[in-house]
Amino acid sequence: MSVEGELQATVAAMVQKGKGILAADESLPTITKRFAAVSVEANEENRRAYRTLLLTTPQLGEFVSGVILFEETLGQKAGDGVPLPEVAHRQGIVPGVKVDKGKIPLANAPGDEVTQGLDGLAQRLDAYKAQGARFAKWREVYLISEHNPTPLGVEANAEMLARYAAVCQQQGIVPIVEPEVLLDGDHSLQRCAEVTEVVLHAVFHALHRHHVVLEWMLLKPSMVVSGKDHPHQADAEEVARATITVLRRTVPAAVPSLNFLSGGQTPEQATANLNAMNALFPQMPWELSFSYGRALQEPALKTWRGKPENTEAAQRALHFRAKLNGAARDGRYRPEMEQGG
Ligand code: 5MM
Repeated sequence: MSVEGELQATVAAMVQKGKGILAADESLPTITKRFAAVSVEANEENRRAYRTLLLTTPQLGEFVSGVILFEETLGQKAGDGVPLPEVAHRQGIVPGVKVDKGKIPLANAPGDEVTQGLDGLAQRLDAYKAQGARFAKWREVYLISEHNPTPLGVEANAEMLARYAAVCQQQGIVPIVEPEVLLDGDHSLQRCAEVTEVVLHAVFHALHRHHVVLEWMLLKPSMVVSGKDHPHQADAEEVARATITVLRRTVPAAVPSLNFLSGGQTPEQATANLNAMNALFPQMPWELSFSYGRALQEPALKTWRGKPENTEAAQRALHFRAKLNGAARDGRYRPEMEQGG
């Protein structure tokens, strides 16, 4: 198949009505933190067991069309010897991989960071593809403060995302472009909206400069929300209206799907916010979906707690959360549905 044909087929498999993406790509420090919260040691066997649990959840493919894996998971096998990317594939879930190598401070832009990992990326993508990955993900992070993100930070991060996306498409891998504006801080909803607009404007300008084909990428944006420590916490309708206003101003209609990150929202908030967007704005040019990590996994992880006898209950918790987010994909979620788990 041609590279163009591959990209088109992968996008078609990832973007489906009623479905979204499971982010299970926590790096070693992050999974160690998540496991510590439920008193599980983050050794390789526990990571394998937990990610096997996620991927073997019965009927997960009803509501999940793609899964973002950590590099290590691509090479791991389920208990029956089936490689984990193949386990996902058999569920009708496209396996992908996080390819960035984490953040470092950005020189001469105090408070801003930039993500590493471009060196040798084309060769790494070839190897991941041989292991079954069909898409990739790269995250840039923007902290909001009085002085951040700086204009330099906005430009440097946009440039990284665009260079990454261009290399992915060249290798026949669909890029998920993830600019995350953090919810940490005491800023208002309005300030988050202003920053997100500047960030996305720069990202799409850079994608254009690097000739990235918008039809063959997905955007993983953060929602426009109140800073975690702001006295007024915007409700789902306010979040939906502010987020869609910014996205309409910045994201071209050619992008097939916007799959939000949850970024520290509770599972219920993340579902309600996505639902409000789809309920209030059913006629958007792009699909409005999810690519949640914590907001999908948290109930399952808390149920599992490293105990094999909790596996089935944890899988039911994951399936239930995925189902609720599947309903939020077309504005059908109601808070009462939370009781059905
Ligand atoms: C923002 O994090 C992404 C989405 O997860 P949430 O819905 O929990 O916010 C997620 O894909 C993230 O990139 C991974 O968890 C990996 O993060 P690290 O920092 O370990 O690379």
